[in-house]
Amino acid sequence: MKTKLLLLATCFVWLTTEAKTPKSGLISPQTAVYYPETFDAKAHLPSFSLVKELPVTANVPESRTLRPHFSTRDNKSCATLPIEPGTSLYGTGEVKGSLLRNGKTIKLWNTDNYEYKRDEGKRLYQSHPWVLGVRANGTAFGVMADNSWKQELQLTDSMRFISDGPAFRVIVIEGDSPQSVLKELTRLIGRIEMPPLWAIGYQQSRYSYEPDSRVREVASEFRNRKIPCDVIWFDIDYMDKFKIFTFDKSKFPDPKATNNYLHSKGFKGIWMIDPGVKLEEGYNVYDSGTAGNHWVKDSLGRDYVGKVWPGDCKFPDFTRPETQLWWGGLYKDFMNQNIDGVWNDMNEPAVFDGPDATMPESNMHRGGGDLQPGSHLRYHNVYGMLMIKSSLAGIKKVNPGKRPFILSRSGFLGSHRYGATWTGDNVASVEHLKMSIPMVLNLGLSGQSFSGPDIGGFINNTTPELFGQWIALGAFYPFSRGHACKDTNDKEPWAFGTEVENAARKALNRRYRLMPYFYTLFHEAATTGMPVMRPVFFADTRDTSLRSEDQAFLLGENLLVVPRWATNTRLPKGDWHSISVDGKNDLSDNYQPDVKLRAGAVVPVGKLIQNTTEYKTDSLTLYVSTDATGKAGGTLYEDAGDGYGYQKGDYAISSFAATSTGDKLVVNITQTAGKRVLKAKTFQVKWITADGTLTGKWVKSNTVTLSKKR
Ligand code: MIG
Repeated sequence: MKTKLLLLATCFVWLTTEAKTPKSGLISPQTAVYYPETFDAKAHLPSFSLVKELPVTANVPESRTLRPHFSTRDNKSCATLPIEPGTSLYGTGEVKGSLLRNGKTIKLWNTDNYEYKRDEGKRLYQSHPWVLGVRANGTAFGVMADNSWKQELQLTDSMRFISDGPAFRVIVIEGDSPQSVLKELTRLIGRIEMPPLWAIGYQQSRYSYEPDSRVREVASEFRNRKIPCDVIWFDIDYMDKFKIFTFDKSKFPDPKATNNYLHSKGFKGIWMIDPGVKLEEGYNVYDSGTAGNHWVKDSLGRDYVGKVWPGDCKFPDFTRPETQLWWGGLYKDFMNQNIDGVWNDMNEPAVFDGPDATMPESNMHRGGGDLQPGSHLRYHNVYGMLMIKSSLAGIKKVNPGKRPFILSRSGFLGSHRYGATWTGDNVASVEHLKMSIPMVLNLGLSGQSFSGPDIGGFINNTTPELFGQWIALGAFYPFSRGHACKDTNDKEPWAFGTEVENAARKALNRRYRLMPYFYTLFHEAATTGMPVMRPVFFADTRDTSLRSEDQAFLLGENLLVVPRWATNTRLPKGDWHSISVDGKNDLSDNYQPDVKLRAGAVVPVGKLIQNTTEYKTDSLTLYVSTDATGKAGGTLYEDAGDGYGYQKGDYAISSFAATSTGDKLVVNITQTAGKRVLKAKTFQVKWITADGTLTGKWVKSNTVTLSKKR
């Protein structure tokens, strides 16, 4: 204890006394931090990415050769690290293009990037100064520039962070596998919060479902057509003249009643809130924001005014603790309309008439608490992150017993702690359909496990063929939501004719049947940082032939998803048998991806439901594929699906252990963790082998035996 205190004290001195800034040190056995000579803590700390400042506990051993070289060039601060030959690079957050990042340049400057066209898509809505490297031998490392300032990341001849801000520190993680690096990264930057179960269901959005009667119609269609769905989304047109926290009384006369209607049909409602506040005296949000002096200032200290949807707007300065509180407080009346979740859009922030589609870099944020005052150049990339952090705190105050759900367009390394994300304004094209996979994968490799693109593509009309392919794939994204831009064709699952509607139903049936597995994966993401959707090379980190596979992907460790359109895929060695989770043949149409079960795995599959209010784990089918030694294992996480009881032990983890001897398969089911009292369950076992599938009877027991009949 004494040593700990001493170390903390030493660290404090190091950080605050410039002269004594350490050049490097270990903050854990895996992780080293490197400081440039001229490091100014006030210009960078507290870190936005790290959950907390960690004391240096030892010197960096000589054996660690991957170290940054700091330099200054043309007034910019650089950190350069070598790329050893044969190293595969990943991460870098929300980026366009392939999974493998070698050779890429990424601009870390959050940008409203319609069609991903601006700057050739080198920058999108989020910034993650983070690279995950996997060496030829399967060992791995991670490099983080702990820097929110505008910067560029080059992964060309070497790894180079080039920042417009002052010299920044660099954190380097070493690990014996990419998984171990990711675990350490998420130990440092935090993990996603366990979402409410309903947020893992399919969600339907459009810009915009209006008026109220159209919302009800869409919701009813899902139920009438027996297509599973959990959430209907409300885009900006529900607002009165785009004024946030207001409702257009002619289109949505009683938002509470609208939400209640959705609830009565097993849906949740998610409503949009943007950061820009309409400059209009008499409008309560504007008036209280002005009274509290909450607005971002221009370089001369005047309230900055920029145009967004409502016309002239002012923007909350989320670096101020007072502003965070005020903003959070705005959610009280809003959430009390029985709103379930919140969509924070335009928070790069996007400004229609601002330079480079945002506010001037010289705008001023006043900070407060631990945060120093600083320019927009410093705080731009964390504007959205601070916004959703403030939203989250406010929402939690209104509904302390419920798990919140926020979807944010903008983000920064670490913002996954506050909400989920989607990949912004994509296009209804095959290119964007395919690209969505590496995008979600690299977000997962950057700490954000809960993401997905607009299924069907946001911009332009979607053809039936494209929609069929996209919804069939989209059933496997961590965040699974269909969305469509104004003036595009209807993109609900039934809008493309019977064949595609059937494919959409099949796809979503598969997702809902796999809900026990999905929910378990979210628990894993929340506790270990392992993404829900993972790159194929995770199955065998030494097999370098898998390193650029980004058509197929893994769901957790046990399922491999191969899209129907995928060609020349590189799949992991070993037995991976195709499974059908919804009826006899999941592949009866031309859309559904092939889902393969790892030899050695047990995956729990539930009954078909239309939404998660019907979710039960009382009867499960266990899909079992034994490995060469005749063994297979798996787990199931269960809790109340909402609320925080799980943090006090009201959860259960069950483990499935299967052993085959000759023609016999025995599966033992035991509760291995949690205080939740489980009712006896009924199990059915499907034993997937090279010769086909063997299905056992439903039994109510913790041991299930199945014999091959001869
Ligand atoms: O300037 O709210 O990316 O999903 O439908 C467009 C309308 C503003 C951008 C989001 C999109 C949303 C749209 N928004």
